[in-house]
Amino acid sequence: MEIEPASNISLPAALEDARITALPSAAYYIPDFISEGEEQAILQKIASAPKPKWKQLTHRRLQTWPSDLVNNKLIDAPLPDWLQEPIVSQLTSLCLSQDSNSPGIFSNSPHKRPNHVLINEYPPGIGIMPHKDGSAYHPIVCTVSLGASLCLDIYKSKEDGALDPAPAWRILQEPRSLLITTDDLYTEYLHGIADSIEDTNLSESTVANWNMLRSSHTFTEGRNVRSTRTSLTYRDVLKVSKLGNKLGMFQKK
Ligand SMILES: O=C(O)CCC(=O)C(=O)O
Repeated sequence: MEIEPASNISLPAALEDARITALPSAAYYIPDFISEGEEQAILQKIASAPKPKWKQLTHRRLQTWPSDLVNNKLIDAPLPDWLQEPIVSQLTSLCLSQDSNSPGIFSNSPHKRPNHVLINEYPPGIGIMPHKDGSAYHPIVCTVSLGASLCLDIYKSKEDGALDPAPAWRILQEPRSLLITTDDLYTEYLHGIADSIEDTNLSESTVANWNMLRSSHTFTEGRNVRSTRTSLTYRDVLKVSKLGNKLGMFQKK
């Protein structure tokens, strides 16, 4: 049996050290959140999920774990182990500051941890329209990127409520990185991914987290040629229905 090498990931002692200071409150970027072995293991689990787990949209496909929301409610069920470990344990261990009383990022969320994961797969040329994530969730999104890099664009709404068509900021997400967005970035701004086959004009002055990247030197001539990137977005759904448990009890009888 092959022995998985121990993960040698070291997380920042305080999330404040990972803050993307060029952005409004608040976003945090950790380039090496999981190891290459962990990334490969998760990609294999995604690939081996039963076919009906995939929802095919026009250009993109996605999986929802443990299940889709119904009327903004989640039926109570645990996340599978491969989405829990190591990611959820690491997310709940992150503290905002080094102060011994410092809260964790999910300290104020109703379930104190994420209970829902969307898996989105982006082949080259495919993105996601600018949007807000809405009120079904506690306002924190933790995104782990797998397989390849791409830019997440952040948009402001104009005063009349229309979308400002040019992104105000760009965040480059590398494979195995964690991006956390919360506060105004969750509630006031929109985010989206361009339908591009490459991200261009990448530099210290155009990418908000440029100085925090693991490998900024690999984006030669400011280009990131896209290949398939998969994202895991972890959230805490506010309303959870126990219906699933009750059904389970009946089935056992
Ligand atoms: O894949 C991403 O990084 C963004 C996903 C997203 O915008 C969403 O799930 O609402």
